[in-house]
This record gives sequence, C-alpha cells and structure tokens, in this order.
Amino acid sequence: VNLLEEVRLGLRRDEFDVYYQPIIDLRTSEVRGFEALVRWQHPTRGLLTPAAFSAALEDHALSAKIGAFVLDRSLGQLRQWTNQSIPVLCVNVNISRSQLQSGDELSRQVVALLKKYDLSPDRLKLEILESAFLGDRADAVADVLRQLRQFGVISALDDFGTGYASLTHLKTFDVGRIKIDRSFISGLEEQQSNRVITQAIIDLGANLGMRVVAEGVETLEQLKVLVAGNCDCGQGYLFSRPMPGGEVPGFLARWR
Ligand code: G
Ligand code: G
Ligand code: NA
Repeated sequence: VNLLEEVRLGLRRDEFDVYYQPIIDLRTSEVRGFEALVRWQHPTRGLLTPAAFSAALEDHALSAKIGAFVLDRSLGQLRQWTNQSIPVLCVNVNISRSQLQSGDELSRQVVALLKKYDLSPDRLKLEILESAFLGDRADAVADVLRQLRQFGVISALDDFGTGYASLTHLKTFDVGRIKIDRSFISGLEEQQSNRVITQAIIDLGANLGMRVVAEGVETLEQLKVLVAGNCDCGQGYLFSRPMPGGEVPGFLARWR
C-alpha cells in the first residue's frame, strides 16, 4: 500500500490524534496555551510525527483533510476542557501551505468550528510557516490572514528567522506573533551570534507590538537568557514534551 492510501485508511480508522505542548509566559510562569501537534498512531510503526508523513502529503487534498481534522479535534478538546473548568486559554493550530492557499475555505472552516464549539475567536491561534507564503498566491493568503485577524483570530509566524525574506513577511502579512526558530535557541548558551539574533528578534517583536515565543527551550541556561532578554513566552522540553489531551489536566494541576 502506498503512503497516501495508508493515510486515507488511517483517518477513516481514527488512528490520528492531536498532542498538546504548553506555551509558558516567561514573566508569570503561567501556561498561556497549548500548541496542537498532529500524531498518527500507526498500527505497525507506532506513534508517528508529521516528519514521517507530511512531505508525502504536501499540496495533496489529504493534507487539507488532516488540517481540518486537527482544527476540529483541538477545538472540540478545548470546548471539553472548558466545560470541565480545566483552565486552558487557547490552542495554537499549525496551518499548512495548502490550507492557507485554499482561499476562503480556511476562514469559513475556522468561523464554522468556533461557532460549533461556542468558542470566542481569541481561543484559537494559527501558526504559519514562512514557506506557506511562497508561491503565486501571496495576495490571496494575505487576504485570508487579514480576514481572520479582523474576525479576532491571531496568527503567528512560525520558525521565524529561517525563511526567505522573514522581515518582508512581517510587513506583508497580518501576523500578531513571532515564534523564534529553535535553531537560534539551541545555541543560546555558547554562541554569541545566536544570542544577538535572538535578542534582535525579541526587540523587533516588542517594537512591533507582537508577542514573541521562543521555541525549543531545553535548558535552564537558555531560559535565563530569554528571561533576562525580556522574551514573552517559551515552549520546549524544559517545560514539557507534547502530551496526549488526556494528560493536560494533570499537567496543569502539577504546574500550579
Ligand atoms: O512535534 P513535531 O514533530 O510534531 O512537529 C513537526 C513539525 O510538524 C512542526 O514543524 C510542526 O509545526 C508541524 N506540525 C505538527 N502538527 C501539525 C499539523 O497539525 N498541521 C501542520 N500543517 N503541521 C503540523
Ligand atoms: O514550531 P514547530 O511547530 O516547528 O515546533 C514543534 C516541533 O518542535 C515538534 O516537532 C515538537 O515535538 C518539537 N519540539 C518541541 N519542543 C522541543 C524542544 O525543546 N526541543 C526539540 N528539539 N524539539 C522540540
Ligand atoms: Na508550529
């Protein structure tokens, strides 16, 4: 069986799941929200991350199906947590290039799901890779992000600093947040250059009124540098690995 056929089957058999990784406010230590990360509980190969299947799906209709699944599952989860008084403020959902380039389809989906689960638009953030902006549909993509922003859904520019023309994207697209790519964070202790670049991104975000999230925080030393540099939020193994939705209430109880 080829991978596409397997994914199609996997979706039908409910083998896909969403894991959640907390995003921490570095000033108050509070949990600001969770990033939703798709996983595939493969019948023979075990738990798969997108690295194992997303390349094969890029720009294929199935990728839109998985995207729609993740949005529905994570917003449904947020509704359930809210009903149980589990204090999760928002979920960050990754949006693929094909979802973004589908035009109004994405905003229609988002609006419909927020209504379905009776959630206000600020409970959802979208994470967008710079590579999603490439191609000849940049104007349409900019329109969709503007529409969503006007509706109240904020987007974050993901893996910031690694893409082509990062600064142009900040100007052209209506994003309210920046996530500093973990390649800059991982060398924060030893490498002067990473420290300078990270601080420049933090300051840039602050001056533009954007919240800045550092990705891939793994050590206390990195955390200290980020706190001293006045970075808004952090995410990474130091705080927690991505976990199944069922473990989130326990995590929050221990965190406080
Ligand atoms: O934990 P991790 O291996 O899940 O994530 C690997 C990459 O896949 C990350 O860059 C992440 O942004 C991306 N990713 C994770 N979940 C999703 C998803 O639901 N949709 C899309 N488009 N990308 C995702
Ligand atoms: O921003 P992006 O969606 O690319 O980030 C999510 C990916 O990063 C997922 O694959 C997640 O499992 C991974 N990740 C999260 N925290 C850490 C970390 O502290 N270190 C490393 N190496 N990867 C991380
Ligand atoms: Na992301």
